Amino acid sequence: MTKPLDGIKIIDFTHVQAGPACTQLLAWFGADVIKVERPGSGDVTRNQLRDIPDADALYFTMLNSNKKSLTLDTKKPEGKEVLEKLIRESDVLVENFGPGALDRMGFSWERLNELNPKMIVASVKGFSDGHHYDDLKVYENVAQCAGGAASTTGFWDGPPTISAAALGDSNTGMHLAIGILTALLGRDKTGKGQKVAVSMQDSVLNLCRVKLRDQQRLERVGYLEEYPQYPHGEFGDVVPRGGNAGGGGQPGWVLKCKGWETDSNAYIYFTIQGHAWEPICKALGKPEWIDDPAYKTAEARQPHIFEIFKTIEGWLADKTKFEAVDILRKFDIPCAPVLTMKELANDPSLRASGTIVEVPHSKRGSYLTVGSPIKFSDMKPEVTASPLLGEHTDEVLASLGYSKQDIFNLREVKAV
Ligand code: CAO
Repeated sequence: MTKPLDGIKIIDFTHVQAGPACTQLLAWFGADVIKVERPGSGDVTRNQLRDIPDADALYFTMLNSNKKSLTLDTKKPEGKEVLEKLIRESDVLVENFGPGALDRMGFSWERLNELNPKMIVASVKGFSDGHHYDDLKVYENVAQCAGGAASTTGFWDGPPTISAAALGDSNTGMHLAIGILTALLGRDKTGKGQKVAVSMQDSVLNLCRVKLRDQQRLERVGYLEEYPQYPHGEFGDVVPRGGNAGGGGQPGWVLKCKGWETDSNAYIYFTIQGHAWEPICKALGKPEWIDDPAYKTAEARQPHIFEIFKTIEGWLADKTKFEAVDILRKFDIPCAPVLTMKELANDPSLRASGTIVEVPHSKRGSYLTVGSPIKFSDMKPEVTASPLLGEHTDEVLASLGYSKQDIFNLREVKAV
């Protein structure tokens, strides 16, 4: 099956999560992604949190599927020469080294653009160029703090909190993928490559857009009516942490279901969508609430929203999270069970849709990963195993015109 990105060659100079998540996505969609790794060690995640001795860790295999691996010491002249050849015939170079590392290696944007003016050079950094923190190295949680997610996540009486979702890493990789595809379309028009840069701070902030909305509302009116602090608590001059409150105009909360005493995930998320008040009352067996002035409008409900949630928890007490959702869905109430990783891994719908996939791997046996969350009518992205370190070195070097003897010589100087 031909794929939309067939024929697009990508030098994948990425490591850890943010960059690899981007190039993996592009590889699923058909790009020829060649991961350039340091001989002997490779991407640090190959060794991180290993669950099987001597086999690539899941951290690596789940972010590097569908790629080739070329080992190359790009600090040695022989390695630089190979990289230059690759640059001349590639469409995109993606990197997420620490600030200045590519320049120190001798591959500044100017040099790359000189080697191949049509090539797109895509970078992830912690902070954007020119930012007063642009010299900092950044990991996921650092970015969540710098991008506004941590100060607005968690409970008001607890510390700033990190989300388990990779808002700093994979999210930034997704932003970068959009940037690369945009630059590729742009190149079709202009014939020129360009530099595409995404910072982790900016990508987190982009997802915290509604919190910046709330900051401005707070400054104007002094309160935020959908937050648990309203109307009984105090508001300061910054957006507070709102616990599990809904982020839009629809109040919601995580509510206990049958078995919560022993199962820490026996909960559902329940949303009180304004116009769904009548079906909610019917579902809960509380028809008297429908026209009661203390409950009828969102404004009337808000002062005692937690008393309403308590009543709903009473209704949930003899229902499992799945039974509860099965009832509530009939009333068109936006809700979901709080699902564990175990439940997601075994979810037949996610298996059928290709969102959870089992991938055979020569060293590990098969492992589970998250497949493409983007579905197409004319293409089903297939997930293939991540490469072993240097698995495709000979193949890539041969494609660049190196003879068997050249390849042997490169190995002798340990440039590959
Ligand atoms: N051959 C020779 N040298 C290589 C090489 C290769 N194939 N690949 C990488 N290197 C070298 C680089 O040139 C660099 O060397 P110098 O620092 O001497 O110039 C070094 O390896 C890599 O440096 P680094 O700063 O990228 O790595 P680190 O482990 O110290 O930092 C990280 C990791 C992630 C904090 C940093 O890369 C970073 O801030 N990246 C940008 C933000 C980012 O993407 N963070 C998300 C990571 S996912 O959580």
